[in-house]
Amino acid sequence: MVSDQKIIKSAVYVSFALLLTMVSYMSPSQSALAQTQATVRAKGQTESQTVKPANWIDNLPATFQQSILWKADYETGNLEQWSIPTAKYPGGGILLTAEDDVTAKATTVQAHSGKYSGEATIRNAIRATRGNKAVRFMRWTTDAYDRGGAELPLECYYSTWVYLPEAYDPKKHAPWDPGDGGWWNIFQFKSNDEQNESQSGWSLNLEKDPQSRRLSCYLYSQINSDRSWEPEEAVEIPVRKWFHIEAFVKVSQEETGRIEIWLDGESIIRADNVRTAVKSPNPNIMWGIGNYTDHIDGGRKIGTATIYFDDSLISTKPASPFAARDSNASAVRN
Ligand SMILES: [Ca+2]
Repeated sequence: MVSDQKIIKSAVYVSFALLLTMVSYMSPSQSALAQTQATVRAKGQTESQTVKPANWIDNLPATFQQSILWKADYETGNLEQWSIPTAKYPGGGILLTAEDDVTAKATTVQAHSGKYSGEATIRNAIRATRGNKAVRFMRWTTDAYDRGGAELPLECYYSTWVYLPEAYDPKKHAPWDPGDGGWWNIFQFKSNDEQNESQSGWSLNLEKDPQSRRLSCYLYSQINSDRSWEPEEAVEIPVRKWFHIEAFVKVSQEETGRIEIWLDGESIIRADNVRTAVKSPNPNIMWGIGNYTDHIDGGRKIGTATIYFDDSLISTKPASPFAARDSNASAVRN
């Protein structure tokens, strides 16, 4: 009896062992099937992410989106939304000064939304002794002329998100200050003159307060008798946090123009009854953002500064209502 039970048990074990062997022979194909299903799921996820990026511009209200004339979300993985290299007359471009010392590219190091932002890095901008270093992303039409683009309207809004990884300081000190005290241009307007040469009109410059060590900003103009416009109340430009800058410009070659700046949805500087463009038979305006100076310090390395830009827009309605500090907290970072 006992031996019979042992035999039965042994038979059960043998059957179980056979079953295990069969399963182990089957498992490679099952495993392959499972892997295929996993791959399909992974591809599906990637596709859905590509189709529906966490894109700040795409999530703005439709009524505002209809007012957008041009945009750069940098999700092409390059700067071609600015330069439109396939066009014969792109109406914009990436303009560099001191090419060996500057970098202009799209990057995944930072993004306000989606995966990419635009990076503008300058190097060797030291004590005004090594010349100007500049990266400028510029537009002067809504699209390439040969794709139906038009010159920018004479009243329009220009906006971008900006990220500073370090609290840079453009201040120049005696005895090596050549007399300008230091300047750092990150946002500017130019216009073409009677000879069709572009001339500086206005720039939004950043500066660092020597006491508080905080960054602030001011408007600077070379084409008005007053040169500098400070914020009416003290403002702080954030570091290591995305902030939103918007400008409204009413183009005027006489002192009847207007320029106003918003920081994170709040109006901080307004200049009324000013010239915003140089004399030209064809009133025009060019917008640029970038990183431009001949001296920068305050970061890890003197002379080196990086700025990231994302979700840059030209629109006939203001983007600032959607960039207030409250909504800033919900900005998507992938
Ligand atoms: Ca982006």
